[in-house]
Amino acid sequence: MREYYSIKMRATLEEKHISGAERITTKDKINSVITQLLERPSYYDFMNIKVQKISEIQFIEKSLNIKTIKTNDYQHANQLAIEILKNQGIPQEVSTSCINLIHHGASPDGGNMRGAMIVNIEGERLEKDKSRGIRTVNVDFEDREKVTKTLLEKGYTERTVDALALATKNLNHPDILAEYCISDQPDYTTGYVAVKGFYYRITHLKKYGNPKGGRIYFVKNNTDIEKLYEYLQSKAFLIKELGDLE
Ligand code: PML
Repeated sequence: MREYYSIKMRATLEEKHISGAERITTKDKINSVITQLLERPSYYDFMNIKVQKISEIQFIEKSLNIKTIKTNDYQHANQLAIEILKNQGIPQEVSTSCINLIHHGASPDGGNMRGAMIVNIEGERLEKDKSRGIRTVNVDFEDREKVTKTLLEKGYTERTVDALALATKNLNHPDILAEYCISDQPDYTTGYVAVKGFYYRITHLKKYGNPKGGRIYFVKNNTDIEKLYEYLQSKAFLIKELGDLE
């Protein structure tokens, strides 16, 4: 049996989070992965790298398939996102109000949440802490280098690599119906809506220059929240192959 290790890096500059990454790797690659992560942020005044042996790893055969929807206007893009979510049983009024929150800062202090909102189809917020939210961790591609090379060659970005892995783990959970995401980087306007089987990558899902962003996980009404937290935070997954790209 191969042994796997999770390597998590986070860095801050003037007490602000500026970079974070996670890799799952085998023992022989720990050194090189740490070196890569060390070089990731150009400037920082604090960096933490944590290496932890994974007691049990599970495999997902393929990532979600990527479908790209090109738009020029974020309002139209969000109408399309709401339509996709409606097809998954998420009522329009629920998705619309959550999406508005994400675009304006979903944390109670009006800033960005650190993790995702969890919302059921009644529109109830289920995350335990509305400013921390929930962070999906412990997921990677088995051959990250190959996946990254393929995606970059086809015009996707490093952010797509991370977001696709994360969304694939999320949608692998039976109670997660869909995920909506926009970046908190003001100039990164491409976002996505993930549903079972598909990652709809939507250009211009947010207004250029908006520093607000975040994720919404839409779940079934009877979701066991403790079990969902345990799955998203503690279960470790490696994704074997990329799904279809379009
Ligand atoms: C994409 O380019 O496929 C969308 C990625 C969204 C990333 C969100 C983030 O990095 O916070």
